[in-house]
Amino acid sequence: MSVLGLLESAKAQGRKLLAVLIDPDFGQDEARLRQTVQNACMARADLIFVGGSLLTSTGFDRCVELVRQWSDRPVVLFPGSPAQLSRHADAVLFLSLISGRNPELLIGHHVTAAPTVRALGIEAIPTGYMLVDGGRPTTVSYVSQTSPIPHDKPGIAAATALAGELLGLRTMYMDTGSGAQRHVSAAMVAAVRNVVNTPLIVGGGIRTAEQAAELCRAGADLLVVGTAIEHEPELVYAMSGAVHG
Ligand code: 1GP
Repeated sequence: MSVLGLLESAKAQGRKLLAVLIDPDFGQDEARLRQTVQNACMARADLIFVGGSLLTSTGFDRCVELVRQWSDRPVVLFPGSPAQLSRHADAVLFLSLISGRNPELLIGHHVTAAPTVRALGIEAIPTGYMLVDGGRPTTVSYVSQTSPIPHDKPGIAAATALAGELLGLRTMYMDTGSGAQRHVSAAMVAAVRNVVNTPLIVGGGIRTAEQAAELCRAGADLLVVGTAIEHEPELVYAMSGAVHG
């Protein structure tokens, strides 16, 4: 089954999913990378995401190759740039940054990346990426040079997601950015859930199992957790329990 098929069928069945996000710079420390991937698989996380808005090392492809080797879960790229593509992945989130007004991130990078995606033969998942204010500037807000959607404006998020769905995007990803102080509010998730039928991905600043459970109840279909699990590897078990419970 395709990764998009997995997201859609889980949503149809009301089954919530967890993705563990791996920062490719992490590949510098192979033992730690291996432990993180194996933990994620043992904890029954559903997907492994690999990507970051800024890479400071050169081992991206090697990192994805290692994740693929150690994981029995689908490996999905969450690319910060067209350079973050790899034949070792099952799918790539083909992201359009619809909360921003930076043409490069709405269509420019896609033109650069499309021939490579086709040549690699990996599944591309058309994704409306919405950056939401999470309390302080994050790498993604700085690198993308876009203003996030204000945290307390669920109506803007809902209208943005609806526009993305009408344009044909197949999933929506609401993100406050890696290491954000605050995650997207449950009220905003519920407002977006109310207007779109696509699977809803939520990430950024999710630190506890309680927060994960609340966001799932509000309507998120797939939660993405990176930083908190990087800092506390055993947390993946509680997160998985909260999402699947
Ligand atoms: C960031 O949604 C991801 O784009 C995950 O964020 O690292 O804060 O969990 P964290």
